[in-house]
This record gives sequence, structure tokens and C-alpha cells, in this order.
Amino acid sequence: MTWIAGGTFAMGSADFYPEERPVHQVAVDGFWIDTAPVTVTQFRRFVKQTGYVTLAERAPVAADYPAADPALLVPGSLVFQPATGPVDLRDVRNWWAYVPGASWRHPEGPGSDLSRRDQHPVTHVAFGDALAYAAWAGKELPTEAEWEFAARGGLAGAAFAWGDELAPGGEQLANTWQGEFPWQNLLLDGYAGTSPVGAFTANGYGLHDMAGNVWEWTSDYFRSRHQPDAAKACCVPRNPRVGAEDVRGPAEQIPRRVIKGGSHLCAPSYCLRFRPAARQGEAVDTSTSHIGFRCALRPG
Ligand SMILES: [Ca+2]
Repeated sequence: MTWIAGGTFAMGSADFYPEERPVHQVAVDGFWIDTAPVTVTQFRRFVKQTGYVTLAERAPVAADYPAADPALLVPGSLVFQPATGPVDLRDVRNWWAYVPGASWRHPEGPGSDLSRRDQHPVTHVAFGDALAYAAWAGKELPTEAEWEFAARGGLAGAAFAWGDELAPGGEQLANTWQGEFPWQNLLLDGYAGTSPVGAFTANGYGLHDMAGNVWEWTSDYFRSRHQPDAAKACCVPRNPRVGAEDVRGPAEQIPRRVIKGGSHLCAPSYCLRFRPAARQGEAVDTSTSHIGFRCALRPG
């Protein structure tokens, strides 16, 4: 793990997507955070010791999904499947498929395995799976504020974890998607899917893969906007966490938590989200081939 000395910072961004606004001041105390996402090797050790079965490996309970096609109530997970040409980007079914048998052990479904991926981030973990691993490791999940503070690496207000330029000197500094999503992957960074953790340069705090590779779960519930600054300077929120209360909207059956960092599927032309301020809400029962996590540890 890497020690992150606390501080006050401007969280969010006014320059990209609405859910990152408004920029607001936040203070976090010092904390430890995993230097890289949890790897397949680390997750395998956890499963061997505990016999833990991930959500993707269990059959969904029909009562929890009254609207679902019973044929789909089998163990499985969402797998990215590239299109063969340009598709309607408004319909995610053009590149996501629920694949029976897909799980952290079989990232593309039955027949796929983890060979040569031991040092890649574990994927196909739902929020509860990440929590279970963290509890086993004696750790916790980072809050969104901690995660973003760590991702910024000390660069106040920069667009990316390394500065303001997408690819300085043409160099790819994270595992993202170059080309037209979801069919033309130019592989300028060398990886079509996940990459071994640490394959790309660390940020200013020595952390790897805070941008791209896999999205990472945080402990916060998702709200579609940040809270604005407090009216008085005395009241900068300290260690904020949207986790005490469930902030679900009335139409949301499944609560959503914040994921951060973007993934190998983030293409600037479609989803410029491999940035510290970027955020998405993900349903807690969802697992995919591009979401993983890392843990945090707070003194005391
Ligand atoms: Ca890539």
C-alpha cells in the first residue's frame, strides 16, 4: 500500500460531464491505499482461504428481478464484445452481452481462463464482492473523495492523473481505448483488454492504474451531481462519504455506488472518463469485464 498524506483539494471538474460538477472543496485525512488494483492472484488467495463465491457465480434470485427473462437468471456476468463496425452508441447492448458462466475465473465466459493474467486486475466483481475481499484483507474500500485525491497525485485541478495533456508527446500513459469505440481499437497503448497492474507509469503519489485499465468501486452511493461548496470556509467537508444514507431515486430499484478511473474501454470519442474527476454510478449487483477495485486503510 502507499501512504497518502491528507489535504484539502478541489474535487470534481467543470470541463467535462455534468455529474462531475460542481467543483467543490473537500478535505481528507491521511490514509493508505493499494498501490495498484487488486490482482487475480490476490483475489484467488482470498477465494482459496475463504471459499467465497462471487455474485456472478451465483444464480440470481427470481424474486429480486421480477421483470427479468427467467432464461437469464443463471450465473453470469457482462462481457464486452467489440462490434464489427460503427453502431448506435446510445444502445449499450451493441457491445455488452450477459454471458452465462462469465466470472472472474472466466473473464470472457466458459472456455476463457486466466492464463497470463495473474497480475491483471481481477474483474467481474460486484460491489459486495469487493467489500468481502476488503473485509478479509482487514481493509475497506476508499471513499470517492479519497480515491479522487489519490488519483490526482498532487496535481491540483489537472484534467488527467499526469497533467492536462491527453497523450503528452504522443505517449499513452494509461490503458484506454484509442480509435472509434466500440469497433476500432488501434491498440496504441499495446492492450486490447486489461493490462498487468503497473504496466503504465505511476502518478505523482506512486499509484498505478488510477486511470484506465479497470473502473474501481468506491464506498460512496452515487448522486448525479456533487454537493456545492459550503457557504463558509469553516465548513469544508472533512472525509465526506455518501454512504450513511441510501440516496436512490424513486425509480432506482438497485442502489448504485460510485466507480472511478475509467477503463480500457474508455475512448475519448465516446467516454473521456479516465480522469480523476470522472465518475459513474454502477448498480451494486453489476459485474463486468472492466470493473475491479482497490482497498484503503485508515489509521486507527
Ligand atoms: Ca488499450
